[in-house]
Amino acid sequence: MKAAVLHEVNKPLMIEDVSLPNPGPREVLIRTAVAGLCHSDLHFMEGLYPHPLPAVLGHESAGVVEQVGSDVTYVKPGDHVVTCLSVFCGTCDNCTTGRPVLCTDTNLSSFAEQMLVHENAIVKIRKDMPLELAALIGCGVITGYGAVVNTAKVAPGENVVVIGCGGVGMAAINGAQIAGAGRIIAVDTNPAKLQLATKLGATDIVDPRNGDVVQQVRDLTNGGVHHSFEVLGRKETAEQAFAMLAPGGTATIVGMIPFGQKIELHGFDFLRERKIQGSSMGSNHFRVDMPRLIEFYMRGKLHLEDWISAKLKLPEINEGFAAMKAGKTVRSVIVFDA
Ligand code: PAD
Ligand code: ZN
Repeated sequence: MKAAVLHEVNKPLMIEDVSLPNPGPREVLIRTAVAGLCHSDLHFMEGLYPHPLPAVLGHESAGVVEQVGSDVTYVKPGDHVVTCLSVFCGTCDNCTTGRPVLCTDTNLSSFAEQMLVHENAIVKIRKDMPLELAALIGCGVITGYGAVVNTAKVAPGENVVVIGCGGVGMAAINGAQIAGAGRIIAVDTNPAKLQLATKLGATDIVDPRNGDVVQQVRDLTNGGVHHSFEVLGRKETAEQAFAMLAPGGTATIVGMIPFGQKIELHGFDFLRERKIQGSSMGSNHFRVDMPRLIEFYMRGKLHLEDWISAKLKLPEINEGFAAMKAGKTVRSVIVFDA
């Protein structure tokens, strides 16, 4: 089967033949239908995060079960599934205290025609859900939505700022609308993204090119927000996210800040109970959250069609990442041949 392989950082992915073993007792072989391109993949391709090479990246995908290991009871061949990086063991302290997202640190390899995964890395979904939209839920949507709903637990009426409106940021905006947030302020340097953000639920938009972002947000909210979400992965925007909080507000850092990079905060701000926290994959419980997100889509509350900027074939994957780097796309997806 064909896969896009990363051999060296800052070099194009190479399309190569790769073979997989038969599924082990608890493994599932999946025919990949669709894989989304996430900025996290690009961070690894650019060497901003250390990663053993060669590697097949990609972690936002949906597909059809082809074969299951001898002990698998959760799925059978023909089932439609979404993958999730947050594979859970079900027995460690984190899993048994309700935080399965903090279980083992794993990888997926979705830029490939087939994937061999542990059964606890997938969720079964209804068959009338289009696979190309379901794939988006596997990372971008669960991460942005979950940051708002699971990690920050935004309450109805609270004000929210989302800095960086790519695939993940758009999901945070849509999630804030579903959660009943009050003001939802979208921050992005790309006017097209800001326009789409408005369609997904943003009540206000802020373009950093029109002046100091923190001041613009303060002016809009009478002094600061309850919740800010950094969905970009940069020092300066993480600092902005904290600086724009009202007393008691919480900044949630979703973006992957380059490994080793430190951020600086104004210590005095903690006296007024401002908080800052990380969010991993939207603090998901994906076997519950993902089917619920699909129901939101089916009821017209989650606007998944609007995320897809381009549908590519596997050999076009490098062009997809170039477009992401240029900030042009919300999500590009690889559609595999059936
Ligand atoms: P993306 O590249 O699709 O979106 C980034 C957006 O930021 C684009 O719309 C840009 O126009 C915009 N932008 C650029 N500069 C600025 C600026 N100065 N101010 C405001 N906006 C700006 O990325 P993505 O949505 O795929 O991913 C976003 C981050 O989330 C990235 O760092 C990724 O690695 C991280 C991520 N984290 C997790 C997690 O579990 N924490 C999961 C998935 C992705
Ligand atoms: Zn991702």
